[in-house]
Amino acid sequence: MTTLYKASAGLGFSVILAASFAAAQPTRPCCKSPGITPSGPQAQAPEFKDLPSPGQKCWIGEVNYFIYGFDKAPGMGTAVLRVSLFGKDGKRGSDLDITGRSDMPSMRGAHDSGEVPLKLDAKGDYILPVAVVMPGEWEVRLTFSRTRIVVFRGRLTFNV
Ligand SMILES: [Cu+2]
Repeated sequence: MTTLYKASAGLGFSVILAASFAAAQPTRPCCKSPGITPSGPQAQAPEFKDLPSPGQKCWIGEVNYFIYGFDKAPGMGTAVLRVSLFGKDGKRGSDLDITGRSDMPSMRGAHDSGEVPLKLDAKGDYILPVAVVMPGEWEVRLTFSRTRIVVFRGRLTFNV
């Protein structure tokens, strides 16, 4: 009986403590939470690292690397970008989410594809079809994330 009384009294105390603690915290918008990349007009433009050439290892920190390439030399029409993800041990990985955004840097916004998620194919490669509608320099910005937290941003360019 005594034990039960203490337990319930303790519980009551911690509920009050939790309530006063919550009240003391200033209310913050959810996007200011640590680790979450802000989005919307107040967000700073994120930096995209220039990637090495197709076929080269691109390291994401020290844990993963990826290799990208096109199925064939990009021309007018749909260019298929292929990204192969690996762990540092060289084993294939598929535990990151990748989005791609294509455009022409010389006329930014004119052909903006928006953020498009890359899809895993049967081989375990991430695939992004890029609609090339004009000759000139094209850019693809790749964003890699793990459980919605961005871990890497890189950009590649190619000429048509
Ligand atoms: Cu154009």
